[in-house]
Amino acid sequence: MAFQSMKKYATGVAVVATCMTIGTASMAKDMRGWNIHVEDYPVSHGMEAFAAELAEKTGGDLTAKVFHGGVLGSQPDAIEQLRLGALDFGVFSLGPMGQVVPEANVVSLPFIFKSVPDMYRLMDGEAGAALSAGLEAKGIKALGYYDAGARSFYNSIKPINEPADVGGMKIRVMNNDLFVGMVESLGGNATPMAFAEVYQSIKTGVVDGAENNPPSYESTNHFEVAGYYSMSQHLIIPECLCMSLKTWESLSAEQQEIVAAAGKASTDLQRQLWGEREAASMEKVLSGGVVVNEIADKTPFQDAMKPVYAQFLEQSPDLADLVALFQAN
Ligand code: BDP
Repeated sequence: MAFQSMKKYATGVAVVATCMTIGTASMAKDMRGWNIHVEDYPVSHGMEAFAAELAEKTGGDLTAKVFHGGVLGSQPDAIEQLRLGALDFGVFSLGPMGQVVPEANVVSLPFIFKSVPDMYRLMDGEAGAALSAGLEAKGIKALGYYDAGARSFYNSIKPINEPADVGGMKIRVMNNDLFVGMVESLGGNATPMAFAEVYQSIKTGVVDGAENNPPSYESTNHFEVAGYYSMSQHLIIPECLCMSLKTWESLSAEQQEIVAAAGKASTDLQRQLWGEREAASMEKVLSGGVVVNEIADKTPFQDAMKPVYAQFLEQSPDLADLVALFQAN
């Protein structure tokens, strides 16, 4: 009897000891971060600053390594990995995110934001909070919204001045049905394709062009193979510095506070670096011989997007209020 209770007691001690070990072990963490961009890029600098702040503020308990250049996989795959907790954090365009998080699609509607400052205001307010809730419901914790400027069309054939110029062109788009509809509404043929394949595809004529913001057009060298850049600015899609909800939930309350603050600081830094890089990228492509044309009146492009909105609202009637919230501001 005495032996029995001794054994019970001993087991109890062992269980307590194990819990304490696990508890302590979960405090220290080596995290892996996914990034599609090259090392010298505003997103990359923002992520490195995030990682550095985590290590510093936790005295090395939380370390984070950023894998640049998409070496950990394509963006749609990485989004799945993040949800599973196989990746701890990353910066994702809300474009491809829309395939998983319906609310994210609202910011992939062409011309939904009137300007980049409007995008900041909306993303930092009630509208952004609604997107963050949508992300969280799918296992993704938003820590901040980075700037990715405005996306414009580029191609190897001619300047685009009006929707009819897109007619018949083969245009690569990001992985989201909305972008297929967008190009088709302009009369073009859309090809969803991984970012890493675009350079070669334009070079070999698999597609005639693509669309992106100036830093991505420049850093990928797409401008070398698609020398006409037409400033349609049809999409302003913010990017999310996101953590896997699984990782987030494994942290102590104090660590979560540090992560949230580091996410905010990194977002502020990235937004500041973005403007500088945009100007530098435009200078670089212009001196590389790119023909850039402004599109003063974007109304014909906006009008051409009416079917895209109509179809979206028909397929996602529950998102009508969120679309209205973005449009009203
Ligand atoms: C860049 C985004 C990146 C996308 C890429 C693309 O920062 O997340 O993967 O566009 O077009 O601007 O695929």
